Parts: sequence; structure tokens; C-alpha cells
Amino acid sequence: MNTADLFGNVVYPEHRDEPLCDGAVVLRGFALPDETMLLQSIDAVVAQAPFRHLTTPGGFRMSVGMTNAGPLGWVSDRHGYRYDPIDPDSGKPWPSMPDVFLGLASAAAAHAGFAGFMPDACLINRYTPGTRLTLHQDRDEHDFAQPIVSVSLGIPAMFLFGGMQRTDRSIRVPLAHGDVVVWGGSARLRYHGVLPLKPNHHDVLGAYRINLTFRQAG
Ligand code: MD3
Ligand code: FE
Repeated sequence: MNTADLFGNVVYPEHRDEPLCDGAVVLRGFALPDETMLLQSIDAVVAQAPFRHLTTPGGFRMSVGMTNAGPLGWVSDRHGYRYDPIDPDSGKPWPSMPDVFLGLASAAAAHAGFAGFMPDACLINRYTPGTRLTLHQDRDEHDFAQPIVSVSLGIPAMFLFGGMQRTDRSIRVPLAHGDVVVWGGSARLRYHGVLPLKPNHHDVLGAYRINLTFRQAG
């Protein structure tokens, strides 16, 4: 039998949960029932706050295109990394968090044992073939007890999941359209990254991968 999440979305029973380690679990296909609404909402956000390539504090242009939805947005420039309520390109607040984003993120977190997750930031990352994200930790949030939820859409990526030090060995986790990962507990501060995307095509997103990363940042 199907059940419904907090927002009344149907949650299908055929998801396979793949624990990666203590605190991290891959929910294969968890976002598929929301696919159409997610893609519509991403288009609406991007119309207000287009993807842009941020500069790292060291002066490098990030190959991932980024934008944000919600009260806080993650930004990087020559001064450092931070969460900011204002989009520096428009001078206006980031687009509000679409209901389907909030519903999916809180349902996924609850499914993984983090009931009550209320993200105030959704970073939207856009990858094309060749785009990569080097190993890093997510440390710009205030409360590391809060999990992070990530949603993969479009062409597949090979995700790298390392340890507590950059030099610890990593495992490779393939992430495909509709997969959701919840990272909490002792997984929350582990190094992670994305290998350069291979040329590929997705029926709906063409040559793009889009990743939504939900955080309680403030
Ligand atoms: C593991 N994004 O935006 S999401 C990021 O696919 C980021 O765009 C990647 O890493 C992407 O910071 C990966 C998966 C993810 C996010 C946060 C984590 C994995 C994590 C925090 C701790 C451990
Ligand atoms: Fe990250």
C-alpha cells in the first residue's frame, strides 16, 4: 500500500534504501513521483535567479553552475564562502523555496530517521559533461546535527564519498535521475565530491545533471 508524506504526496513502496555508512543512506528513485513538479519549479527558480559560475576565494571559476532557492543561498567569491539572503547578481532575495522542494526534502529526511528537518537553503547545482566538484567538506552551516538531503536529476554522476580527512580513501557511488541521499550523523562532515561527468544524454534534461542540496544553514 502507498502512504502519503506531510504534504500529501504519495510515497511509493518500491524504493530500495542503500545505507552507505552510519548516517548516510541512498534512497533510489525517491524523487521520481515528484519529477514533473520538481522540473517545473527549477525552471521557475532559474527564471528569477539564473545559474552562474561562482569564483572560489582562491580566484578559480567553479565549473558547476549554481543558483539557490529559499531564505538563504550559498555563495562564494574572493572574500570566502557564506550563506546570504540576497542574490548578489540581482540584489534581491533568492526565489522562495517551492513547496515540492520542501515536501520532498522533509519526507526524505524523515524516511532516513531525521524527522522535523526544515531546510532554509536549497543550492541548485548544474553540471554538464566534464564538470566536476573537487573533494570538500560542507562546513558553512551552523548546526552540524542537521542532515543534508541531496536530489539528483538528469544524467548520472559518480559521487565520491570519503572520510574525515581529505586523504582518506573514498568510495564511488553512482547517482542517477531521481535518487535522493540523506547525509547526517557522523557522515555529515565527511569529504565528498563528484567526478567529471561523462558525456551522456537524459530524455528530459538533455546533457545536464541538476543536483538539489537542502540544508538548514542558519
Ligand atoms: C556528504 N554537491 O553542493 S550532493 C555541494 O552532486 C555538493 O552537486 C554535490 O557536495 C552534487 O556541497 C553532492 C551530496 C552531498 C552533499 C553534502 C554532503 C554529500 C555530502 C555532506 C556531507 C557528506
Ligand atoms: Fe558538498
